[in-house]
Amino acid sequence: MDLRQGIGLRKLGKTADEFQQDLLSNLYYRRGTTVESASARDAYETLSLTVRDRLAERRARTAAAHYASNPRWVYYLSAEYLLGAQLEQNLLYSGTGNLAAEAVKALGFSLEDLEDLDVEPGLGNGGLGRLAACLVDSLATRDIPAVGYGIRYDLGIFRQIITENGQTELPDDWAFQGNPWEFPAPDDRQTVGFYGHTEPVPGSPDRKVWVPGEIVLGEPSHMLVPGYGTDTVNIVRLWSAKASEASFDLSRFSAGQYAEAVQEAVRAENISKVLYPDDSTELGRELRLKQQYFLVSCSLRDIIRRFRLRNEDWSEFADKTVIQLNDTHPTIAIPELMRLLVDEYELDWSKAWEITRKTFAYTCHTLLPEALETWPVRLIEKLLPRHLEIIYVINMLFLREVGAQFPGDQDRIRRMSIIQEEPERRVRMAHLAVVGTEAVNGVAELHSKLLRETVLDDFADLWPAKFQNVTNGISPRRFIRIANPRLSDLITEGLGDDSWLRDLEKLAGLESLIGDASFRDRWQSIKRANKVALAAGDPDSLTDVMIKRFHEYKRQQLKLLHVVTLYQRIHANPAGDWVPRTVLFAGKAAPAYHAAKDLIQLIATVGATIAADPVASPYLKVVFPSNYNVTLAEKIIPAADLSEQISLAGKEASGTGNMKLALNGAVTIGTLDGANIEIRARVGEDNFFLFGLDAYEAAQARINGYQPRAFYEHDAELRAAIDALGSGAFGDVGHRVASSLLGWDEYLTLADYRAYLDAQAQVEEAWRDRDRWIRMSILNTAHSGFFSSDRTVADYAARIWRVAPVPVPHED
Ligand code: B1N
Repeated sequence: MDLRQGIGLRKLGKTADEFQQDLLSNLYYRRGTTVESASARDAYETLSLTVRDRLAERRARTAAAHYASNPRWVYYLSAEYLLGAQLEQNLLYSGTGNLAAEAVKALGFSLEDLEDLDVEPGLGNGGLGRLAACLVDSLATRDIPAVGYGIRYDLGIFRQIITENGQTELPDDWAFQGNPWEFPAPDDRQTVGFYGHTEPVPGSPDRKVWVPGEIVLGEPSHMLVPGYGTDTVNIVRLWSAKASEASFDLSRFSAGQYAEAVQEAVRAENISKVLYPDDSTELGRELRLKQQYFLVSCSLRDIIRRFRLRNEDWSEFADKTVIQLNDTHPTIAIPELMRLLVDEYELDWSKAWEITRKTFAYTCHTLLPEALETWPVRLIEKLLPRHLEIIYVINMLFLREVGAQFPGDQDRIRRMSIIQEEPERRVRMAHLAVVGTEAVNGVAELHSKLLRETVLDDFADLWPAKFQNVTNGISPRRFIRIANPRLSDLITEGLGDDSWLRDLEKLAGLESLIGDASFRDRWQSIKRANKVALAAGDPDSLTDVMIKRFHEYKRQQLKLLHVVTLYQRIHANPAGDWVPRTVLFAGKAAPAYHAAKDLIQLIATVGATIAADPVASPYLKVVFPSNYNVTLAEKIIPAADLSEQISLAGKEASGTGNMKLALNGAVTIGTLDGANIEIRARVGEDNFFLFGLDAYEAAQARINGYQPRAFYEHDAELRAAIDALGSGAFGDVGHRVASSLLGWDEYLTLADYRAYLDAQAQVEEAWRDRDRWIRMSILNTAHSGFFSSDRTVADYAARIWRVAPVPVPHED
């Protein structure tokens, strides 16, 4: 038996009997329990192992195929992954759903009960983390050899509870009951240094020796990432911080100072303790920088270890490796790779720099100035002294290049420097990321254009070819097949087969079914059934959803003003012919973001007032389910009629919830922002409710001295809505929101209010014509094929990574 070829695996059962036998074996031998005493949790864990085994077998064959072909690997570095619940996905991808349902039934459980025990690892904040999960799904689906690297936070994004007092946060101890999907790999542990000092190396001016002052271990574990409709199974490798033995102070222990003896060890393990729950402002905390370097240091050493399994020559490193930086969070990887190549592997600087630049690519996810990461020079100097020296050299050589291109342009040099001088010296991570990479991309057409024209304009002048766009995408498996099985079945029936799940542009074929009245009826009944299942409100009402992180730029406050105006209109004319609406908000606010938390509380309070009002409540209902996460998104999205994408134009880099909702047949009301523009271009202007300022008009309004009060004074309905919020009926929080809107209104809410209400009136007109609405809904789904993350990955593969698929020979 040749184990090195991955041959010799016993075939896992394909029949119901065999699957049951495997399940029983796992129950006895791995779970150590019996049929008679098996609890639901025993059944869940055992089923998970049984399914995982099937993927692990594919994983073994994938690794053999990848090893044999020695390809260019894609390494995705991301501080966040929102992978979603694993059981249902892995049943689907391994094709064992029916076998599993039968087998667990024989044990006395239902699959649905067990799925309820499947906790999602909430290792991310929002769109950026979920994008990472969709991309690794599509990388595997496209047979691209890839590893996703991340941090295994003990505590993921906080659990949120909504009451009339607003948001309360509770810790998310997601792996408290264990995680059956994870394989620990302690042998691949890495050592990470922090603090300390550097020493010169006599005779080698480029090199230094870094003597760290603290050592922490990084222990990896991995989760399997199967491709859909292929045998490829890639992995996401997550690092956990562990104290090294040296950090236990034995002398203190012997002296009876037990807590002090483990103090340093506790500090070390804090590195992967908790995900920072903020996705828009940088707090500049030392622990966050430690997390970033921890991820980078462990991952780069692992990448180099893997490179050296098959290769010796450093000149081939960049041909065999591309490392995608998911925003600037892992950007310290650029000086870290330089340090490894120059100090440890003794390459000369220019060779190392050539390799480094060819290896990395950078995706930027924002335009908000407060979200652009900068780190104080003195913090980097203390924590990573060698890296700061390397950054200085990179900067010096870079600014020399700028000076040669633009002689005498001191202002340009000041603007482009990796080091910001005023008011405090800081390292601009985005500049470092642009300088140290081969390609830079934004995440939607408008975003990439604005990056080139504004935030990174000087860099685009210098290196125009470096700047690209790769529009985001979403996994059709998770966001329609798993989330919306009813609609998926209808689509499969309509299109003749389910190949659309790997080739989403095929959805365009639905257009030809639009004339079929029975198809339209079924489409509508499915939407209704999904609303019944969600149980958020009357299934015949217009289900109007705004689901995303709370942030002022996303403008939940605009939606709230709309709700208040509807409420006031109903009161003014209780006998009117009102379109019943269920307005669903869901999303978390960063715990320290007071304005966003105020909005949550105000929405909850206004919602309760409406619910208690006999005049308005038959027509208007506001619901705010707690703890929005991937699992909840999968329930809400299939039930949505209307998708709220109302950010101030020029602020939302892309959005991906907009794509998920359109794919599930919700019609969008939105601004010309992020990927909304591309959605509208595809689904058609008639099937999208557009309103508001565009990005240029919005920027101009600010420059021209925007006065929110002028809008308040000239629009009686707007005035009434704001006055109601500020009246005292909703307490201090109402005052604060009203006065912030009137006083400054950073995101031009009042400027877009009237246009938004007009667009909402058009929504209601369309909704009253049921047939028209269903056609719009079908067309949204039919023309969302472009937004598959399979297309996103194909774009990255062709234009940025230059990698090709490595198929894994199929075995039955
Ligand atoms: O990334 C998503 C985009 O679709 C969204 O428009 C964008 O807002 C989101 C700091 C972020 N940008 N920046 C972050 C996350 C965590 C953090 O600590 C910033 N998230 C986005 C995917 O491209």
